[in-house]
Amino acid sequence: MKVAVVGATGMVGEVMLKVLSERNFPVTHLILVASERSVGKKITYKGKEHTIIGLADAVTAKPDIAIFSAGGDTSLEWAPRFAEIGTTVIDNSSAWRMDPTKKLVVPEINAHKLKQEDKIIANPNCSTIQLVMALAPLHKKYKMKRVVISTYQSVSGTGVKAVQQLENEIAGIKGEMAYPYPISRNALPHCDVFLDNGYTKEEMKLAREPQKILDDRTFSISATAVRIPTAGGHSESVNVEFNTDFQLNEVRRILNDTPGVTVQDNPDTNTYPMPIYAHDKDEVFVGRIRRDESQRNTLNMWIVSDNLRKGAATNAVQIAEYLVAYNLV
Ligand code: A2P
Ligand code: 11C
Repeated sequence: MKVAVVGATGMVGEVMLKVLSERNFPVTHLILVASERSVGKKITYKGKEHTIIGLADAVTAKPDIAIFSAGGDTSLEWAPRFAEIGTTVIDNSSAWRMDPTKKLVVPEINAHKLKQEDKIIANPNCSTIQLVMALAPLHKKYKMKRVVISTYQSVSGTGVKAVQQLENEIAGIKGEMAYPYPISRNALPHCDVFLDNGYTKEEMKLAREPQKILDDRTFSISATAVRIPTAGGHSESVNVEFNTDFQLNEVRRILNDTPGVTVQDNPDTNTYPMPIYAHDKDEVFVGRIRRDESQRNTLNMWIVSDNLRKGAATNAVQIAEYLVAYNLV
Protein backbone atom coordinates (compact mmCIF):
# COMPACT_ATOMS: atom_id res chain seq x y z
CA MET A 1 0.00 0.00 0.00
CA LYS A 2 1.11 3.50 -0.84
CA VAL A 3 0.28 5.31 2.39
CA ALA A 4 0.28 9.05 3.05
CA VAL A 5 0.29 10.39 6.60
CA VAL A 6 -0.94 13.98 6.53
CA GLY A 7 0.13 15.81 9.68
CA ALA A 8 3.12 13.51 10.14
CA THR A 9 4.97 16.03 12.35
CA GLY A 10 2.05 16.43 14.79
CA MET A 11 1.33 14.63 18.06
CA VAL A 12 -1.15 12.20 16.51
CA GLY A 13 0.98 11.89 13.34
CA GLU A 14 3.94 10.73 15.39
CA VAL A 15 1.86 8.06 17.14
CA MET A 16 0.31 7.12 13.77
CA LEU A 17 3.78 6.25 12.42
CA LYS A 18 4.57 4.30 15.58
CA VAL A 19 1.33 2.30 15.31
CA LEU A 20 1.75 1.63 11.55
CA SER A 21 5.21 0.30 12.29
CA GLU A 22 4.26 -1.75 15.39
CA ARG A 23 1.32 -3.38 13.62
CA ASN A 24 3.42 -4.03 10.53
CA PHE A 25 0.91 -2.35 8.25
CA PRO A 26 1.80 -3.32 4.66
CA VAL A 27 3.37 -0.01 3.64
CA THR A 28 5.23 -0.26 0.34
CA HIS A 29 5.66 3.47 -0.11
CA LEU A 30 5.35 6.02 2.69
CA ILE A 31 4.45 9.64 1.92
CA LEU A 32 4.91 12.01 4.84
CA VAL A 33 3.04 15.30 4.62
CA ALA A 34 2.93 18.42 6.77
CA SER A 35 2.55 22.17 6.36
CA GLU A 36 4.88 24.23 4.15
CA ARG A 37 6.83 25.06 7.35
CA SER A 38 8.00 21.46 7.60
CA VAL A 39 8.59 20.61 3.94
CA GLY A 40 12.12 19.24 3.51
CA LYS A 41 12.44 18.03 7.13
CA LYS A 42 13.27 14.36 7.62
CA ILE A 43 11.45 11.70 9.66
CA THR A 44 12.74 8.18 10.18
CA TYR A 45 10.30 5.28 9.73
CA LYS A 46 11.51 1.71 10.27
CA GLY A 47 15.13 2.88 10.07
CA LYS A 48 14.69 4.76 6.78
CA GLU A 49 14.67 8.53 6.39
CA HIS A 50 11.70 10.14 4.64
CA THR A 51 11.46 13.75 3.54
CA ILE A 52 8.31 15.71 4.38
CA ILE A 53 6.43 16.96 1.33
CA GLY A 54 3.50 19.34 0.84
CA LEU A 55 -0.12 18.39 0.16
CA ALA A 56 -0.10 19.17 -3.58
CA ASP A 57 2.90 16.89 -4.13
CA ALA A 58 1.24 14.19 -2.05
CA VAL A 59 -1.85 14.25 -4.31
CA THR A 60 0.45 13.90 -7.34
CA ALA A 61 2.00 10.82 -5.69
CA LYS A 62 -1.48 9.15 -5.75
CA PRO A 63 -1.47 7.25 -2.44
CA ASP A 64 -3.88 4.33 -1.95
CA ILE A 65 -4.66 5.49 1.58
CA ALA A 66 -4.17 8.92 3.19
CA ILE A 67 -4.52 9.15 6.95
CA PHE A 68 -5.19 12.76 7.89
CA SER A 69 -4.49 14.34 11.25
CA ALA A 70 -3.81 17.94 10.34
CA GLY A 71 -6.90 19.77 11.58
CA GLY A 72 -10.39 20.28 10.21
CA ASP A 73 -9.60 23.05 7.73
CA THR A 74 -6.87 21.03 6.02
CA SER A 75 -9.24 18.04 5.81
CA LEU A 76 -12.11 20.07 4.41
CA GLU A 77 -9.93 21.45 1.67
CA TRP A 78 -7.71 18.49 0.84
CA ALA A 79 -9.57 15.25 1.63
CA PRO A 80 -11.87 15.72 -1.42
CA ARG A 81 -8.85 16.30 -3.66
CA PHE A 82 -7.36 12.96 -2.61
CA ALA A 83 -10.76 11.25 -2.87
CA GLU A 84 -11.18 12.57 -6.43
CA ILE A 85 -8.05 10.76 -7.59
CA GLY A 86 -9.13 7.50 -5.95
CA THR A 87 -7.28 7.71 -2.63
CA THR A 88 -9.22 6.50 0.42
CA VAL A 89 -8.93 9.15 3.14
CA ILE A 90 -9.21 8.23 6.82
CA ASP A 91 -9.74 11.54 8.55
CA ASN A 92 -9.05 12.13 12.20
CA SER A 93 -10.53 15.64 12.38
CA SER A 94 -14.10 16.63 13.17
CA ALA A 95 -14.61 17.94 9.59
CA TRP A 96 -16.61 15.05 8.13
CA ARG A 97 -17.88 13.13 11.14
CA MET A 98 -21.47 14.31 11.09
CA ASP A 99 -21.73 14.53 7.28
CA PRO A 100 -24.55 12.07 6.46
CA THR A 101 -22.69 10.94 3.32
CA LYS A 102 -19.61 9.88 5.33
CA LYS A 103 -19.20 6.90 7.67
CA LEU A 104 -17.98 7.39 11.22
CA VAL A 105 -16.14 4.23 12.12
CA VAL A 106 -14.95 2.35 15.18
CA PRO A 107 -13.84 -0.92 13.54
CA GLU A 108 -14.98 -3.21 16.36
CA ILE A 109 -18.49 -1.75 16.03
CA ASN A 110 -19.30 -0.76 12.46
CA ALA A 111 -16.42 -1.41 10.02
CA HIS A 112 -18.66 -3.99 8.32
CA LYS A 113 -20.58 -1.05 6.82
CA LEU A 114 -17.56 0.15 4.83
CA LYS A 115 -17.69 -0.13 1.04
CA GLN A 116 -15.15 0.47 -1.71
CA GLU A 117 -16.92 3.70 -2.66
CA ASP A 118 -16.32 5.23 0.80
CA LYS A 119 -13.48 7.54 -0.12
CA ILE A 120 -13.57 9.75 2.96
CA ILE A 121 -13.99 7.83 6.22
CA ALA A 122 -14.23 9.71 9.50
CA ASN A 123 -12.39 8.65 12.66
CA PRO A 124 -14.47 9.64 15.72
CA ASN A 125 -13.35 11.97 18.49
CA CYS A 126 -11.02 10.35 21.04
CA SER A 127 -13.39 10.64 23.98
CA THR A 128 -16.22 9.20 21.84
CA ILE A 129 -14.21 6.15 20.77
CA GLN A 130 -13.44 4.94 24.28
CA LEU A 131 -17.02 5.64 25.36
CA VAL A 132 -18.69 3.65 22.56
CA MET A 133 -16.23 0.77 22.91
CA ALA A 134 -17.72 0.14 26.37
CA LEU A 135 -21.30 1.18 25.59
CA ALA A 136 -21.81 -0.80 22.36
CA PRO A 137 -21.87 -4.33 23.84
CA LEU A 138 -24.03 -3.22 26.78
CA HIS A 139 -26.45 -1.38 24.47
CA LYS A 140 -26.83 -4.54 22.43
CA LYS A 141 -27.90 -6.47 25.51
CA TYR A 142 -29.83 -3.96 27.65
CA LYS A 143 -30.71 -1.04 25.27
CA MET A 144 -29.58 2.33 26.57
CA LYS A 145 -32.08 5.03 27.37
CA ARG A 146 -29.87 7.86 28.58
CA VAL A 147 -26.16 8.38 29.27
CA VAL A 148 -24.66 11.12 31.46
CA ILE A 149 -20.92 11.52 31.06
CA SER A 150 -18.24 13.71 32.63
CA THR A 151 -14.77 13.58 31.11
CA TYR A 152 -11.33 14.18 32.60
CA GLN A 153 -9.26 14.85 29.48
CA SER A 154 -5.49 15.08 29.18
CA VAL A 155 -3.64 18.01 27.66
CA SER A 156 -2.31 15.88 24.79
CA GLY A 157 -5.83 16.07 23.31
CA THR A 158 -5.26 19.77 22.69
CA GLY A 159 -1.84 19.31 21.04
CA VAL A 160 1.81 20.17 21.43
CA LYS A 161 1.26 23.71 22.72
CA ALA A 162 -0.87 22.46 25.61
CA VAL A 163 1.61 19.76 26.60
CA GLN A 164 4.26 22.48 26.61
CA GLN A 165 2.08 24.76 28.74
CA LEU A 166 1.68 22.05 31.39
CA GLU A 167 5.41 21.24 31.36
CA ASN A 168 6.32 24.93 31.64
CA GLU A 169 3.96 25.45 34.55
CA ILE A 170 5.33 22.41 36.40
CA ALA A 171 8.90 23.65 35.81
CA GLY A 172 7.95 27.21 36.84
CA ILE A 173 8.80 28.63 33.40
CA LYS A 174 6.69 31.38 31.81
CA GLY A 175 5.72 30.50 28.24
CA GLU A 176 3.00 30.49 25.62
CA MET A 177 -0.49 29.58 26.86
CA ALA A 178 -2.67 27.07 24.99
CA TYR A 179 -5.51 27.57 27.47
CA PRO A 180 -7.02 30.80 28.82
CA TYR A 181 -5.93 29.77 32.36
CA PRO A 182 -3.17 27.76 34.04
CA ILE A 183 -3.76 24.01 33.69
CA SER A 184 -1.36 22.73 36.36
CA ARG A 185 -3.19 22.39 39.72
CA ASN A 186 -6.37 23.26 37.87
CA ALA A 187 -9.38 21.77 36.02
CA LEU A 188 -10.98 23.60 33.11
CA PRO A 189 -14.62 22.76 32.25
CA HIS A 190 -13.75 23.77 28.72
CA CYS A 191 -12.62 21.39 25.93
CA ASP A 192 -12.70 22.81 22.38
CA VAL A 193 -14.79 25.93 21.69
CA PHE A 194 -18.06 27.08 23.26
CA LEU A 195 -21.20 26.85 21.11
CA ASP A 196 -24.39 28.93 21.12
CA ASN A 197 -26.23 26.37 23.30
CA GLY A 198 -23.73 26.85 26.15
CA TYR A 199 -22.09 23.46 25.59
CA THR A 200 -18.57 23.03 24.21
CA LYS A 201 -17.98 21.45 20.82
CA GLU A 202 -16.32 18.49 22.59
CA GLU A 203 -19.49 17.93 24.65
CA MET A 204 -21.64 17.98 21.52
CA LYS A 205 -19.29 15.48 19.81
CA LEU A 206 -19.88 13.17 22.79
CA ALA A 207 -23.63 13.70 22.55
CA ARG A 208 -23.96 13.06 18.82
CA GLU A 209 -21.20 10.82 17.51
CA PRO A 210 -22.25 7.68 19.48
CA GLN A 211 -25.75 7.78 17.93
CA LYS A 212 -24.23 7.82 14.46
CA ILE A 213 -21.69 5.05 15.20
CA LEU A 214 -24.33 2.80 16.80
CA ASP A 215 -26.84 3.84 14.11
CA ASP A 216 -29.47 4.39 16.77
CA ARG A 217 -31.14 7.59 17.89
CA THR A 218 -33.34 6.01 20.55
CA PHE A 219 -30.93 6.95 23.37
CA SER A 220 -29.65 10.37 24.43
CA ILE A 221 -26.35 11.55 25.89
CA SER A 222 -25.58 14.57 28.06
CA ALA A 223 -21.89 15.49 28.51
CA THR A 224 -19.59 17.74 30.51
CA ALA A 225 -16.00 17.76 29.22
CA VAL A 226 -13.21 18.84 31.56
CA ARG A 227 -9.51 19.34 30.90
CA ILE A 228 -7.23 18.17 33.72
CA PRO A 229 -3.45 18.32 34.13
CA THR A 230 -2.64 14.78 32.97
CA ALA A 231 -0.17 14.42 30.11
CA GLY A 232 -1.91 11.59 28.24
CA GLY A 233 -5.01 9.39 28.59
CA HIS A 234 -8.62 10.51 28.87
CA SER A 235 -10.88 9.33 31.73
CA GLU A 236 -14.66 9.30 31.80
CA SER A 237 -17.25 8.92 34.54
CA VAL A 238 -20.26 7.37 32.83
CA ASN A 239 -23.80 6.87 34.12
CA VAL A 240 -26.01 4.74 31.88
CA GLU A 241 -29.73 4.17 32.28
CA PHE A 242 -30.90 1.06 30.41
CA ASN A 243 -34.37 0.03 29.34
CA THR A 244 -33.95 -3.36 30.96
CA ASP A 245 -32.31 -4.45 34.19
CA PHE A 246 -28.89 -6.08 34.38
CA GLN A 247 -26.77 -8.20 36.69
CA LEU A 248 -23.38 -6.67 37.56
CA ASN A 249 -21.61 -9.99 36.98
CA GLU A 250 -23.11 -10.22 33.54
CA VAL A 251 -22.07 -6.62 32.74
CA ARG A 252 -18.50 -7.49 33.75
CA ARG A 253 -18.59 -10.66 31.66
CA ILE A 254 -19.92 -8.83 28.60
CA LEU A 255 -17.23 -6.15 28.88
CA ASN A 256 -14.54 -8.77 29.51
CA ASP A 257 -15.60 -10.65 26.38
CA THR A 258 -15.47 -7.50 24.21
CA PRO A 259 -12.36 -7.36 22.00
CA GLY A 260 -10.42 -4.17 22.74
CA VAL A 261 -11.94 -3.74 26.23
CA THR A 262 -10.20 -4.75 29.46
CA VAL A 263 -11.99 -4.76 32.81
CA GLN A 264 -9.89 -3.50 35.75
CA ASP A 265 -12.24 -3.62 38.66
CA ASN A 266 -11.42 -4.80 42.15
CA PRO A 267 -11.95 -2.44 45.09
CA ASP A 268 -10.25 -4.95 47.44
CA THR A 269 -6.93 -4.42 45.66
CA ASN A 270 -7.47 -0.78 44.63
CA THR A 271 -7.71 -1.94 41.02
CA TYR A 272 -9.29 0.57 38.65
CA PRO A 273 -8.34 2.17 35.31
CA MET A 274 -5.92 5.11 35.38
CA PRO A 275 -4.33 7.20 32.61
CA ILE A 276 -0.86 6.36 33.89
CA TYR A 277 -1.57 2.66 33.23
CA ALA A 278 -3.46 3.11 29.95
CA HIS A 279 -0.57 5.10 28.45
CA ASP A 280 0.82 3.56 25.26
CA LYS A 281 -1.76 0.76 25.27
CA ASP A 282 -4.49 0.13 22.72
CA GLU A 283 -7.23 -1.17 25.01
CA VAL A 284 -10.10 0.69 26.56
CA PHE A 285 -10.03 0.06 30.32
CA VAL A 286 -13.26 -0.11 32.32
CA GLY A 287 -13.66 -0.23 36.09
CA ARG A 288 -15.61 1.08 39.10
CA ILE A 289 -18.53 -0.91 37.68
CA ARG A 290 -21.43 -0.49 40.08
CA ARG A 291 -25.16 -0.08 40.26
CA ASP A 292 -26.54 3.45 40.54
CA GLU A 293 -28.52 3.00 43.73
CA SER A 294 -30.55 6.17 43.13
CA GLN A 295 -32.33 4.95 40.02
CA ARG A 296 -33.62 1.72 38.40
CA ASN A 297 -31.70 -0.07 35.61
CA THR A 298 -28.77 2.33 35.92
CA LEU A 299 -25.03 1.63 35.89
CA ASN A 300 -21.98 3.68 36.84
CA MET A 301 -18.53 3.02 35.39
CA TRP A 302 -15.15 4.64 34.80
CA ILE A 303 -13.54 4.40 31.37
CA VAL A 304 -9.91 5.22 30.52
CA SER A 305 -7.93 4.98 27.30
CA ASP A 306 -4.86 6.45 25.61
CA ASN A 307 -6.41 9.25 23.57
CA LEU A 308 -3.58 9.32 21.01
CA ARG A 309 -3.73 5.55 20.41
CA LYS A 310 -7.24 3.95 20.42
CA GLY A 311 -8.62 7.50 20.55
CA ALA A 312 -6.87 8.47 17.32
CA ALA A 313 -3.97 6.63 15.66
CA THR A 314 -4.82 3.01 16.46
CA ASN A 315 -8.46 3.40 15.46
CA ALA A 316 -7.41 4.98 12.13
CA VAL A 317 -4.86 2.24 11.43
CA GLN A 318 -7.45 -0.43 12.32
CA ILE A 319 -9.77 1.13 9.71
CA ALA A 320 -6.92 0.96 7.16
CA GLU A 321 -6.29 -2.69 8.12
CA TYR A 322 -9.96 -3.50 7.57
CA LEU A 323 -9.91 -1.84 4.12
CA VAL A 324 -6.89 -3.93 3.14
CA ALA A 325 -8.25 -7.18 4.60
CA TYR A 326 -11.55 -6.84 2.71
CA ASN A 327 -10.02 -5.52 -0.56
CA LEU A 328 -11.85 -2.21 -0.22
CA VAL A 329 -8.87 -0.12 -1.29
P1 A2P B 1 3.51 21.32 10.82
O1 A2P B 1 4.29 20.58 11.84
O2 A2P B 1 4.30 21.60 9.60
O3 A2P B 1 2.81 22.53 11.37
P2 A2P B 1 -0.75 19.04 16.06
O4 A2P B 1 -2.20 18.72 16.06
O5 A2P B 1 0.05 18.19 16.97
O6 A2P B 1 -0.48 20.51 16.23
O7 A2P B 1 -0.25 18.68 14.55
C1 A2P B 1 -0.84 19.19 13.40
C2 A2P B 1 -0.21 18.54 12.18
O8 A2P B 1 -0.89 19.05 11.03
C3 A2P B 1 1.26 18.87 11.98
O9 A2P B 1 1.91 17.81 11.33
C4 A2P B 1 1.18 20.09 11.06
O10 A2P B 1 2.35 20.33 10.30
C5 A2P B 1 0.05 19.66 10.17
N1 A2P B 1 -0.56 20.78 9.49
C6 A2P B 1 -1.08 21.89 10.05
N2 A2P B 1 -1.55 22.73 9.10
C7 A2P B 1 -1.32 22.13 7.91
C8 A2P B 1 -1.55 22.47 6.54
N3 A2P B 1 -2.15 23.63 6.21
N4 A2P B 1 -1.16 21.62 5.59
C9 A2P B 1 -0.56 20.45 5.92
N5 A2P B 1 -0.31 20.05 7.19
C10 A2P B 1 -0.69 20.89 8.16
C1 11C C 1 -9.53 16.81 23.03
N1 11C C 1 -10.96 15.23 21.91
O1 11C C 1 -9.07 16.00 23.86
C2 11C C 1 -10.11 16.37 21.74
C3 11C C 1 -9.02 16.17 20.72
O2 11C C 1 -12.35 16.54 17.43
O3 11C C 1 -10.68 15.27 16.94
C4 11C C 1 -9.50 15.76 19.36
C5 11C C 1 -10.38 16.78 18.71
C6 11C C 1 -11.20 16.17 17.62
O4 11C C 1 -9.52 18.01 23.20
